[in-house]
Amino acid sequence: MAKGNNSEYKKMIDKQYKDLMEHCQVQLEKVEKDLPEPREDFQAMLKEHGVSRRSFIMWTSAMTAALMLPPIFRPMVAKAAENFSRLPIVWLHFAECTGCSEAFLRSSYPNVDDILLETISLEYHETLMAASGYQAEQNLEKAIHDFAGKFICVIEGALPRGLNGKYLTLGPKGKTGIEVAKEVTSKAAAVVCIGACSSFGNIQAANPNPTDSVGISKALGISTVNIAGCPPNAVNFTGTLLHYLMFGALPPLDSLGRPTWAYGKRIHDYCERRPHYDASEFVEEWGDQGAIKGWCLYKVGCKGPYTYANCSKVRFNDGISWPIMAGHGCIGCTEPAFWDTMAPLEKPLDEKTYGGGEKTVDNIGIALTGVAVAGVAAHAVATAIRHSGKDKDSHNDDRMNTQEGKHD
Ligand code: FSX
Ligand code: SF4
Ligand code: F3S
Repeated sequence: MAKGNNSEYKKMIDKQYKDLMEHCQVQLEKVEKDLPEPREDFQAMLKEHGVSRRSFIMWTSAMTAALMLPPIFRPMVAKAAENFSRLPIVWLHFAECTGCSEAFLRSSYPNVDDILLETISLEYHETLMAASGYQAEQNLEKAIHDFAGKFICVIEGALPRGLNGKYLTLGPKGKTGIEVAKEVTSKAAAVVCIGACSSFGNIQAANPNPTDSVGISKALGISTVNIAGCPPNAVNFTGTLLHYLMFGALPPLDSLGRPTWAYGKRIHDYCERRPHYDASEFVEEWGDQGAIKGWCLYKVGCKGPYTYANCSKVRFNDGISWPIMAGHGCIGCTEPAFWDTMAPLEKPLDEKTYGGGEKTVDNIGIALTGVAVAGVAAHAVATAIRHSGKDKDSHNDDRMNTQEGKHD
């Protein structure tokens, strides 16, 4: 009976993937028909950068898995990558440090994601284009006219709303950031916010926020795809655009606008130091024996228990490392208002302050805080007692009695 059900289930899943595959094939044909010719020969660029066929295949496997698709979609991911430079992009900058562009475009050893970003069809990008003043403004007007309804508007930076938006003006006519953003986003096929600033306001919006800065979605009252992080991971951006090319739609998003394939899992649950957390082995201060041994960073402020992102899986700088691997706790940079809600960055959160979660009601990471802070804090307190006490072998029994035991 159970066996019969299993095979029915398998048939249903196979059919769903087959349908999805067909949809993807039709969509990629549509891309080739409707969008401009590729600006760059992607295969030639891979060759030029010394990326072998084998490395490219490995990249397609990793990207397919990262997008949570089965391996049969690998050729589709490869095809979408070849067509990446057909997608017209208008890239706007508002209140930010430009670290996102820097992080994306300045790798010393470009991998496939970096090469994709190099091929991207940037119709307008203030940091990279040669034009300035009236000429730049004309370029922008031309791009949003020529590719109306087809281009992706990528935005870095928050929008200051104070003084009627005049804390940030752009171009020869002194338009406010809000005016430019409204004009461009109203003609875009989709708006993708790169980084914590455009997603949620970030440092510009931190207390006391004198310029009344907010993220794009809040400033304009529109839906945006939020590639959160300060800076975000290039893979989460390229993967989202590849998904758009393959399926003609944006990937599923969480309640904060973040693609669930990239931000659906908690840092704490995919952290290589997690066994040390479970064994109550904590770094107590920087440079101690625990730090040397790679123990858990919770007590020196790691906010991995409240943060959602795939950093441990995709890592940064061509997969070399990520913050926790490098020895510092996660500061929660993919969560809204992290400068305020996750501070102090090198100390655990105060259970009394955050236990109720009332300060951060619309924050997914912190929405769990009422649960997670209480649980994690209880775990840490229990550990402190144990470490100062005698009965080291009773760890597991103790843990069963903490609130955290109920959530893990
Ligand atoms: Fe913000 Fe990006 Fe942090 Fe900086 O543009 S996400 S401050 S890395 O540069 O927007
Ligand atoms: Fe990893 Fe931080 Fe969780 Fe420790 S608290 S296991 S370092 S995510
Ligand atoms: Fe940011 Fe934490 Fe990842 S600080 S980069 S979300 S590990």
